[in-house]
Amino acid sequence: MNRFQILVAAAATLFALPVLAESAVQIDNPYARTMGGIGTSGAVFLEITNHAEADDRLLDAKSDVAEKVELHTHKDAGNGVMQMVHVPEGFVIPAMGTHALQRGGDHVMLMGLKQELKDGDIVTLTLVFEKAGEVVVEAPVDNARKADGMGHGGHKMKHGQTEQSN
Ligand SMILES: [Cu+2]
Repeated sequence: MNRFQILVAAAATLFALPVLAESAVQIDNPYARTMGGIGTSGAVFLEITNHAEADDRLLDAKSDVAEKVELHTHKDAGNGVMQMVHVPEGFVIPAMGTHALQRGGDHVMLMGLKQELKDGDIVTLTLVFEKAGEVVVEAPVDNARKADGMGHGGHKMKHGQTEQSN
């Protein structure tokens, strides 16, 4: 092969690479639940796996079930009191990694619910990623579900810090 033929062969190889078919982002174990006692807000939890070799970012979420949908996290406001805060910059989904939206942590907040979230209902949610684009998720409502891996007393109380022998 002369140099030109090598270049053509190299170019052909490049173009023969398979086009990335589906979204590089995979959603697992989605579920939604009512938050608080009065039933005007709710949250969606799920696991996001990024199969791409570059970080992605969850930028936004949309749903028709609520007036307003925001990405939230929990922050310790001091004294162990957990407060929810809006995270406008979203959540980084590491390359070839998983980021879980879970109870007591990052979540999709549904504010101003237009309908009651009853067990078995499906909440349709559109997640907006920086690179993967929009991904539609169907999250079943599961109000009875316990917090994953936290069980009771997920917020550990700080006993025993002032232990003294007497
Ligand atoms: Cu929230």
